[in-house]
Amino acid sequence: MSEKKILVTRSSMPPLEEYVDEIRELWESRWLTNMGKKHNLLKEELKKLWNVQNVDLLVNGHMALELVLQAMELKGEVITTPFTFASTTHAILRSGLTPVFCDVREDDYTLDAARIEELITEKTSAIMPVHVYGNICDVEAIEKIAEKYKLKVIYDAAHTFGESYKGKSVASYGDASCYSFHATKVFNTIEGGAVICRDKAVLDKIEILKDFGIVDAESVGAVGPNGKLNEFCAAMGLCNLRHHNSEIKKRKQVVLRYRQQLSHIEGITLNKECRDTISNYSYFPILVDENKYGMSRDELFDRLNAAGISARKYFYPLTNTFAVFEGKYDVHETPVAYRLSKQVMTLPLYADLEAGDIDRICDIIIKH
Ligand code: T4K
Repeated sequence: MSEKKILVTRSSMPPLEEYVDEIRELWESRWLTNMGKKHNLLKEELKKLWNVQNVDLLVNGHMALELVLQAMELKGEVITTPFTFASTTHAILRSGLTPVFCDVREDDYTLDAARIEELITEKTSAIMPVHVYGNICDVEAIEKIAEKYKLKVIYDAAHTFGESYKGKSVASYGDASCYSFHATKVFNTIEGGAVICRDKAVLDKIEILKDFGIVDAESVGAVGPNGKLNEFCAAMGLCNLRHHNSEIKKRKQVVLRYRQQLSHIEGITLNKECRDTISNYSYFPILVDENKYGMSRDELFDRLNAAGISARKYFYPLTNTFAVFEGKYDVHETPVAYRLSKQVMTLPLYADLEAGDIDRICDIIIKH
């Protein structure tokens, strides 16, 4: 095979010199981690960007999910989606809570708010929806249910950097929102994440928890992990923040080119364009309906792969079908999510994906 390999994504990076300039002072200060200058600066920049007050930075997005659950001292059951990355479900389980899987909506793959109430029991303490692919959940309906039953809402907002909904940054919805700044995300700090909390007291607890629960040099007030974002990662964030708008603009052009070519193919459904949302174009999922398209998702996936194009089956398998949970959950309780997971794949998407490469991918999908 001679054609160049195209991966599902490619990290956004600043010019090398810009990063070198940013980290130069670390050689002078020798302050490399533990809430240093870069960490604190990035936190302030993000507060401004999101127009929210209570923000903390963490070593990754998964840690944000776990620590918010721990800081809220939740017990019992958490209603969530299985149509997500392993992290969402694992965070619930690793916090000693029980995930209760709710089905998702056909058109944007987010938690189906109309199905939440029937899953609420006296053990339910929270809802953890995911703005999957950057598609914003039905935040109004979810909030109403949460208020009625006095439940916490913690959004897994890993895919939403740079997005706003109804004029407000996505970070401002729910009791908490958790971001991922992983290398594969629209905005990255290599590894990293952030949590935004409505209640300052929860944030204060997270700040202590993320440093082993250390309150000060002679007092340890909680049992926490090491969840700190180091200075090299924060410096990468400071650099990438200067470029994220132009990265998103370039991603938009990629998505428009895909849409132009793939919008009218029998059996291929593209991600819905969400209303009232400023999108970050983070993923480009397509659904393949074998009966109408004449080829299954897996066959198309293999065909792309044979041509050097590495699409991904995000999010297959559903988390409630993971081998590690065998016999524990009934996938037929989330039939929409189950069907979607067998039809979905995400096509390569990154700022510098070349027009010729997009056309090559589309050609394979069109001429099947
Ligand atoms: N919640 C949700 C809904 C999430 O999607 C995620 C993470 C989390 C929570 C947890 O956040 P973090 O704790 O990770 O901050 C990737 C990412 O590792 C993961 O962050 C992400 N979701 C998930 C959807 O995708 P993999 O196992 O598919 O990654 P990998 O190594 O196969 O990389 C995919 C492609 O990205 C590669 O083919 C090439 C490119 N790549 C990868 C790396 C590591 C780069 O260009 N640069 C890189 O450094 O999980």
